[in-house]
Amino acid sequence: MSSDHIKKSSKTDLYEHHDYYGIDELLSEDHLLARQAVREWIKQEVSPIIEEYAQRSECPTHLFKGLAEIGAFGPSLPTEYGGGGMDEIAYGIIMQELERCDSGIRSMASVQGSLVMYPIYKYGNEEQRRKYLPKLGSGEFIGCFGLTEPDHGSNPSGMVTNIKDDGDSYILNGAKMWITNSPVADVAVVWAKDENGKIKGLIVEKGMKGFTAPEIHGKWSLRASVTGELVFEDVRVPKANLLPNVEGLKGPLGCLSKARYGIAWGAIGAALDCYDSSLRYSKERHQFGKALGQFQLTQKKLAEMITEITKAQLLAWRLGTLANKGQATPGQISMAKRNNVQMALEIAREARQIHGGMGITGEYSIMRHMMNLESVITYEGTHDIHLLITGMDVTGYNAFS
Ligand code: TGC
Ligand code: FAD
Repeated sequence: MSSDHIKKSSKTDLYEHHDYYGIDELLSEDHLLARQAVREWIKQEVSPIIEEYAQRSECPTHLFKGLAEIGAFGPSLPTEYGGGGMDEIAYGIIMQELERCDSGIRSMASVQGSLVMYPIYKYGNEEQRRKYLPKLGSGEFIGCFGLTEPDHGSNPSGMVTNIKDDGDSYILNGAKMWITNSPVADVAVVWAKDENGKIKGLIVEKGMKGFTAPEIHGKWSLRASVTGELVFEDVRVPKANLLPNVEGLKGPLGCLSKARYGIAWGAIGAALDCYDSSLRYSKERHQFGKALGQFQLTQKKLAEMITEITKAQLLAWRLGTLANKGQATPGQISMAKRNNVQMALEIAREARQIHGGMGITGEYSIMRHMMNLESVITYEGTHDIHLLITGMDVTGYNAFS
């Protein structure tokens, strides 16, 4: 294999469209246009640089503005509040195209749109919506979402971050852990307990005294996405920053339903990229005088990949049609997130095998996808937590505690 071939693979986005079951026929003109716009932007602006950013473990924060321009922040939120005014399937398709490039790029959009803009839109008052949403929608502000704590991950209801009433303000104390975008965020939607133990949402702004957001270093996964903590030491947060229209864990879980839905679509993108690269490699690479794709064992891998991708696409599409009618349940969303992320991770592992030694290098996107998916299978609820959510839904028994 020539070094020219290696270089071409790394810098040029060679992705070709795969639609084995003609699922595009189920999509509208608007969906296809949205996909095309994102795909072109990814090919031009992101694919050529993503590997270098991931290798350096640096977040390409300059892409926030571009993500805003292609409508990746809150695609299904109303346009008057900085969203895209599209439907849930368009939102899913956009996430799929972003994650086809890198899960960290999709994370930037998921957090901004579903975990920051959505709660301000859904649970905020009109003043809060007008103040924050246009700036978040245009990428002028970067947001983050603080639910997980050092000692409370899968069980967020145990959180200890708290607010105390102090006249016109609340005094916020506690810490959040594993927060995507926190070190670069201008605003954080933070979930904390009040003096009665009720979970409330607050908009905390960068620069508030006692608020810091140190970066978490040393990740082998999502290296092109920045992750950090949120630390609150007697932070005075004006009462005007409390999200007035929700109380209890259903607040953050409602946002998570939106974001998990996006991941169910997004993960298919990572799987498609691994499949696409494997298919091409299986035709280009020869051993024993034959192309790899001529061996039955390689065909088995490729045939199983496209089968699983197709099943995941149908699951996501059906979930999207339910979501458009407001009928997608948390149990259904958990099923799709869990299935599709596991599917993508297994495909990344098989793709790595097909690429042989080349599969471990940054010349191909495979290993980056595989490592990213190790986070995707954990965040927004772990693989096993989603199994238990679906299990509770079908049996009626709560197996969490
Ligand atoms: P439970 O008693 O079941 O529920 C509490 C209340 O919430 C309601 N509810 C929901 N509401 C809206 N949407 C959902 N999906 C909901 N699921 C439940 C529920 O009806 C109840 O309402 P009410 O009115 O009766 O109070 O709560 P539980 O404490 O037993 O916990 C349930 C459990 C384990 C499923 C939940 O806590 C959970 O999902 N744990 C996983 C934690 C998680 O997903 N964390 C994600 C953090 S954010 C993140 O990872 C971002 S990554 C971003 C990126 O980079 O992309
Ligand atoms: P734990 O809850 O400690 O779980 C450890 C293991 O125990 C898991 O396998 C889990 O499935 C299992 N387990 C736990 N409870 C049970 C049970 N009842 N039955 C069976 N098994 C169980 N959080 C945010 O709030 N905002 C963010 O922006 C954010 N971004 C993230 C970015 C990255 C890169 C990562 C890695 C995480 C991020 N998270 C974020 C946190 C993420 O949501 C949590 O890591 C996740 O919810 C799991 O929590 P934990 O890591 O504390 O694991």
